[in-house]
Amino acid sequence: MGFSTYILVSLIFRCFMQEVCAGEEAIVLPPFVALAFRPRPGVWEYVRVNVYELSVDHLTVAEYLQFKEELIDGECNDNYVLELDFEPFNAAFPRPTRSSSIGNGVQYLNRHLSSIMFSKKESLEPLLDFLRTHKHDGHAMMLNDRIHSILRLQSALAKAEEYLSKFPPTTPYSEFQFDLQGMGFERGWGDTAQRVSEMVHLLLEILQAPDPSTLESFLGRIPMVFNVVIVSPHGYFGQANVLGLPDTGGQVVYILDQVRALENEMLLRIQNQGLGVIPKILIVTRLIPDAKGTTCNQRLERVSSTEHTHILRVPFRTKNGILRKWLSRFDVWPYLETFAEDASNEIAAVFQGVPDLIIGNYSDGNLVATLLSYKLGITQCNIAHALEKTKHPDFDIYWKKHEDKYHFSSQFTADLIAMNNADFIITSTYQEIAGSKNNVGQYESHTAFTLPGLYRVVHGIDVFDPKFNIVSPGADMCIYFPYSEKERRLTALHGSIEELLYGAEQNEEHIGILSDRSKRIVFSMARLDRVKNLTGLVEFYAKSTKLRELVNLVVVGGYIDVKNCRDREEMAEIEKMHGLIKKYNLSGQFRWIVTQMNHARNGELYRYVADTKGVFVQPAFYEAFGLTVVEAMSCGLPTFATCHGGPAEIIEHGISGFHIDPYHPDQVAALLVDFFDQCQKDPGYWERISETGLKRIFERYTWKIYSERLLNLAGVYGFWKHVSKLERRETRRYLEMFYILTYRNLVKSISLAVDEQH
Ligand code: UDP
Ligand code: LCN
Repeated sequence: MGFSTYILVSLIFRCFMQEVCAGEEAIVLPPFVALAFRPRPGVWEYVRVNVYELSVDHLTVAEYLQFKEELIDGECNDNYVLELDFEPFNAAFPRPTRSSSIGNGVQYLNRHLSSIMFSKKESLEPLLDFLRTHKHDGHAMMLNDRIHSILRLQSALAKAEEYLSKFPPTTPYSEFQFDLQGMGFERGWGDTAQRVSEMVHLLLEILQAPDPSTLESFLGRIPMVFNVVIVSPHGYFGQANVLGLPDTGGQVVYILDQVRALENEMLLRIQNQGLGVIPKILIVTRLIPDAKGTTCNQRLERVSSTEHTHILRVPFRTKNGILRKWLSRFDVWPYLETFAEDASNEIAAVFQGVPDLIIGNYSDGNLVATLLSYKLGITQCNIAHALEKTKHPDFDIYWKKHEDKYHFSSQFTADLIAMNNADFIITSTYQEIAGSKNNVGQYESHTAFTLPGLYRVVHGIDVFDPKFNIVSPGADMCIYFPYSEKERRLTALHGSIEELLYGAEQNEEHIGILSDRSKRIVFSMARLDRVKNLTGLVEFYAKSTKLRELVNLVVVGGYIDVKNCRDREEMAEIEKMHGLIKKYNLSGQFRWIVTQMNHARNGELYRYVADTKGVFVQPAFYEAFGLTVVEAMSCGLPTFATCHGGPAEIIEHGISGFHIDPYHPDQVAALLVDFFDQCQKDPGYWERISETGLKRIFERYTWKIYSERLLNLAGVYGFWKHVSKLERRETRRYLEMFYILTYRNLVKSISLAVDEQH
């Protein structure tokens, strides 16, 4: 059998036996079958098989997409389709080829930068230029006019090294400031003789033989980030009473924790740099006049537990005036350009200058960050949280069918623009970028796709691009700390937690009773979205006699009374939950509690469940990251979480917790029964899983690690932006055209919201 025939036969076999793996796609239009293969994460190949002639053709991505478009009647006969191709802009820039290198962009970029610097002496010029021109508030930060050449820099550094060696390490900067300035060095080198020496030493090393890690340490220590803008327009963005409101979930928790950690790290760095600058962070979000009992109608609000961080709210404005009501994240597109313009003026007024770093969140925030970064020339970082495209796999090809409800043509266009404009992108996990062996990554799904009749994306984003970096969030350790830290426990809250878990059978806050208080608790908490699958958890618990015998089930999420809910999807879940309680007669074993917004008490609730030697279960059909997983593990609660998405990476199965597949509920129930049996046989088993879970968190998922890494990245990519100005101009021009000619037209078709008359 020839090779092609072999491939053909096996392909057809796999295709027709429906064995095409997740992440692979087959399109059948007789006599052809076109297949998209993914030999490994981030790499795609396309073939077309003629099943009558038994022949195989390799297809280009454009040919494959064109073939796919034939699924949509009448869209395939246009020879002149707008094809988007971002590949040529980056063609000259080397990039990693191994899938395992994806998500470690900064390391690769440093390697590239240091090898260019090593190749010839002139290649060090951009570094010199950067150090000479780098300013904050009009003041030079690193070098003054005395140093105008590499040679001069080298000799000044050698002199400074020698000079500083005479001082005790802790000598404050003020004692040698004037001498150093005389040698050409400005304030940003450090607050003590030791820190300045370390910086001087790092730069000498770089000038002599640049290597990636020295370069990263040096760039990460240059004072570059003082004013940060974090954009998150949609939803209700507030510090209290917002979780559980539509479109408002983990992203808000993430940003509030992020800014606290970032402010601390910035203060520490500024102090170590010997500067008296006060850092400022602004979270820029939407001002909602009809704020429904939240603070979302306040223009400026300080973030609690911070000194220099505020939420700045800017309303959505059109020529009809200010929009008063909340708006779904799917409908925000027509407002964003004016929002960015207004926000830019307000930011300038608060900072009295330009920010140094702008971080976008979710598709809308990333688009606004793009517009601001474009206008102000500042370093842009993107965070997706969740990309809608992966959640709705067929909504690209059938986009027109869903356009009225979701406006995904605008959202996917915004995503492409923002991804390609960003200087760097941070993701919470590897799989968010490039998936796993069997699952396509969220960013990967933007590599090639088609919106028939609108445009065809042949190279949208390359997951091998060194702009991708994995920087995982954590949980607030003041709230989510181990159950075993007895002296920190919030025992004063135990009365209200017990009332929540075991109090009266039914009131507005909870339903169901746990009649045997000696049982362990299986706990879950999430928004009551279909994708979170809380009802799936209740159903498999209900069906497992053994599980019901062994443990109680407690679920926190949503409303209990459907009359209080305005979200169609949640309403269906509420009805389903009530149906399950009745159908399986869960009374005595199951407690359902409404959304809980008190974080301190939630932290203690996880620990209370740990006291019962219970577990946390996260049963989502798909979870982009999963903050609750990190929260539960941070409290030492053994965690069982979905294998679809981020939790598959947070947890190492059988070591620091367990993976569960919500599509196989019987297996999940059996795994839980096994776990509890094992705990009974081996009294140390529960503690071991709890401890390895905690170890995993401390090693990888803390806000301290996050903020250190984020600021290092801001340094390296800020420097890279400075030295690669010209190369990026071509991409920017292309994006500008795409924005003006496509995005602006698309958003015109979205009707503007109208406020109800009071
Ligand atoms: N949360 C909460 N009360 C609830 C449900 C959720 O405080 O009733 C919090 C939860 O502790 C976590 C966040 O909301 O911090 C949810 O984030 P996650 O990443 O798990 O999911 P998302 O809602 O972003 O999809
Ligand atoms: C959005 C999600 O869907 C969650 O999985 C994440 O944990 C959250 O954002 C924070 O990034």
